[in-house]
Amino acid sequence: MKRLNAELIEEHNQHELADLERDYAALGEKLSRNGIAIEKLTQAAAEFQIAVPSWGTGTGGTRFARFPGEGEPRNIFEKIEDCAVINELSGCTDSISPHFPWDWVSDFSELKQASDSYGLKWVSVNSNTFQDQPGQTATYKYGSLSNTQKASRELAIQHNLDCIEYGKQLGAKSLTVWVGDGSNHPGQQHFQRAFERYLASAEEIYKGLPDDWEMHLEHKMFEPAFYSTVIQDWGSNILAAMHLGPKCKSLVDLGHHAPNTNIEMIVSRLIQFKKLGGFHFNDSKYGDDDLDSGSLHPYQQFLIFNELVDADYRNQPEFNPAYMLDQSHNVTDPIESLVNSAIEVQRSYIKALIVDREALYSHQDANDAMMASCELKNAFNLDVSPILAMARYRKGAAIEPLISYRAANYRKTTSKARPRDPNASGSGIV
Ligand code: PSV
Ligand code: MN
Repeated sequence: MKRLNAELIEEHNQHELADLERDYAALGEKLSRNGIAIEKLTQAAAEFQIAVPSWGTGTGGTRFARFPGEGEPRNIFEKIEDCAVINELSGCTDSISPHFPWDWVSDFSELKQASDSYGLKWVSVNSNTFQDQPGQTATYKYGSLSNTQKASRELAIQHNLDCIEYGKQLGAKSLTVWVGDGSNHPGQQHFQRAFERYLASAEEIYKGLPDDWEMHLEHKMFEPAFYSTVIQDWGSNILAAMHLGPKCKSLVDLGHHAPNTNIEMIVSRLIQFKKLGGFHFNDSKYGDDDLDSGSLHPYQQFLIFNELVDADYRNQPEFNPAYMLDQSHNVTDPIESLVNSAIEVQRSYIKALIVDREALYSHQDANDAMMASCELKNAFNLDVSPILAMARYRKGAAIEPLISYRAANYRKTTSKARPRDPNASGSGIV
């Protein structure tokens, strides 16, 4: 089943096709001079997939305000519809990462049926112990898995175990745990005792993992705690993952580091120690997920993929990271941002495939810093857009996704079926 009019996309594609074929042929000729077969890259682009975060389909907000968009989804079923649109346009987002309890439903088979009807799968299940739910018996105000109060910790553990159960019904294979636990004042929290409590709670969750599941821990250096967080950085993250066991790995959210952190090196370390669980892709200037993937630091994103492609090239054991987006869209249509972002991540991947690994290794071994850096830069500087567009075209997705999307008038038509609840909250962060 399709959400967008396939004929409209096809009509647009036919309009663009002649130009695309010319650009594709020219790029193919250029690549072949370097011994690279364009078809291999197009095949890789067609196989590349990145998950959409269910929560990213709604308009985000800041602590100051949220400005809801026209026709935005009001529940998980409507989010699935928008995820279908994103995949129909991009051809590289065939899965959804859900967040509970935001996406909770009483009948998961109904949810599975809805996603199946659009050919969408479910991947990593995210728990939420950073917010109290109505009627909750103990509070997360002072943390969840590391809370000083047993009742809060138990509630958080149980919620994560429940998330695994929901995920099992949807066919997911991993649980992503991010906690807002931390402190806002020096002295407020005993660092070691808080980490001990966190680990003891996480052990209980780990015990509940099915054999073929992984648990992914996400670190973040700030917010909602602004002095210290319990899983502050990749160091605390990998320590916890190592403590818990082989099924526990670290998840890298690009927005969760101090400015200028060398994220690609962190990725390399995690790969080396078989601890890279996955990614939340986004971009940021000041912190967190405030910008779209690749919109500000495309070279950093490319360098991360350079490590990932290298790991693949070297057949690094137990290397199978999950790719997900995690962005807050405050001023754009989330569908447009997610389509663009998925394609930008795919672009970094394809560019990293162009790097001549053996040439790079020999420059590195010869300590030829200039040629090594040019090897990377030359790949990054090449415009691979025709490859991405051709991969989309061959899958029936859109050569020019935003042009087709805008022509479809999706938000306008959808807004009629999704009248806004006048009592819905106007603020909040997502
Ligand atoms: C926290 O900032 C985070 O990156 C985590 O992944 C959460 O699950 C998500 O954003 C939604 O708040
Ligand atoms: Mn995240």
